[in-house]
Amino acid sequence: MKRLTALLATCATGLGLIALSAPQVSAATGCKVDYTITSQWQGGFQAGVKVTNLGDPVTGWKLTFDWPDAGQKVVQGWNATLSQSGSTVTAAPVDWNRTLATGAAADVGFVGSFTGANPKPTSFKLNGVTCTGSVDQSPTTPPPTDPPTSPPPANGTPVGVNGQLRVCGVNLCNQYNRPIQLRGMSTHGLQWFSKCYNTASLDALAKDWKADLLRTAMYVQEGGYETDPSGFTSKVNSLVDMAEARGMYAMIDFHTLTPGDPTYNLDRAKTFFKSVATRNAAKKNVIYEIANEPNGVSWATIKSYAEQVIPVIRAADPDAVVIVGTRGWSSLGVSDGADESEIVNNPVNATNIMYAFHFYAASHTDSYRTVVNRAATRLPLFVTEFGSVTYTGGGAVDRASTTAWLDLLDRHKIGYANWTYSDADEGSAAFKPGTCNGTDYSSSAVLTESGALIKSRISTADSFPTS
Ligand code: IDC
Repeated sequence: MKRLTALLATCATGLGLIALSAPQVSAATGCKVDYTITSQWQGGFQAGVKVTNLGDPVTGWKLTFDWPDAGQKVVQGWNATLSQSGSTVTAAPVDWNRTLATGAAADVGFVGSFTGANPKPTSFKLNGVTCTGSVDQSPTTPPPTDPPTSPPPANGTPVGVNGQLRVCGVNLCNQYNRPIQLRGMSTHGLQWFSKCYNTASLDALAKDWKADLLRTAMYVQEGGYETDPSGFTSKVNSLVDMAEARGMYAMIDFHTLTPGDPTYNLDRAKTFFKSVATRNAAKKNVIYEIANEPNGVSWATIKSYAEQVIPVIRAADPDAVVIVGTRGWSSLGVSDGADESEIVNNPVNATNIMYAFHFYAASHTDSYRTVVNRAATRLPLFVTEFGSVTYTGGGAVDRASTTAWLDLLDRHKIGYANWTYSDADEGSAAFKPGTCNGTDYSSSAVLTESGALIKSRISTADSFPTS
């Protein structure tokens, strides 16, 4: 591959200036910038900017550079706040890279767009001082080998209306920057219930249930991903396409459960998410859920896992929302006697993320609702899984508790996915056993009590704001 490497200006300046008339000591300054394009496509690209401080330590810094072409724009950045004025781009630090020791580097990333050519940026400066360094314009990542095949989502569908999502404060926002709530269903374990996910069942989910969301529960153990990584990765990708074709969001759930320590699956998570995020980067309908239900581990361990997996996703798919599981089976720590404060006080160092909360209505009642009602004002939450029954997945439907929960989630516009869109022989399943052997997913005759209740909630009209 042809590599275009150019050395930028070579004047790292040691400014130890002392003015004789007014004695003062200025900090030594200097910097190095390595600018790399990691991938490029028609009219757009992703770039990494590594800025190394070669001078004295700085707290609070400003990196600037210039685009040679008027059509070049920064679209969205991470690990810094990026803005553009005319042809000059400015990057300001975020909390955790505000201070740069001597020799320390900040890795800033962004997605950019261009109209004509995409010439190299110039004049990199840190706090006004010109940096040395290199600009590499040849993409390091080859284009996806398995390009998306399904047509874009139709107008009027949840993805057609809302487009690319992002986290805004404690909410999930649509392309108009307005808060929305997504309501949908979770698959059962793909290793057991794949037969339930086909053209007829997904048509029913989109058209009859009017669901906004399909969560794909890819177990890692229990006969899941670890037994056939490429097979389960393909299965997830095809469900992403099937959801997209019907205008539904797809939540890719890395369904860790036993063992509960997500770091046990860290390498598998990195491999899996690198693959699905690269393959699905151009899609607007994908949300990543990186660990279903951490249990028996501290929040610090979960946070560390998240901070290792999220950069892998961001490198491939920079603008997607990522959801982080929480302590005590994604109970925000409540099932371990803690609460959301441990997250508020020590959040994951990443932007555009939400935190998972799970409940089973017959097991988790008022005390859990009290915490969620409060946590909803402090953290972006997504109920990526809940059941209308007990936490075993079985037992009777608790209608009163389920209704109280869904009313609470509606009030806060918290998205949710119900366990499960399957015909498992357990109270949480939406369909009666044997349904997935047939072709009818639409009549009321195939629904369980839980299925009928949840369908009645999900199928009410969405009122997504469009301006
Ligand atoms: C349950 C299934 C059950 C399966 C079991 C295997 O309903 O058929 O035998 O997993 O581990 C969760 C988990 C989810 C559980 C569900 C119900 O995320 O995997 O599914 N549950 O127990 N957390 C709380 C409840």
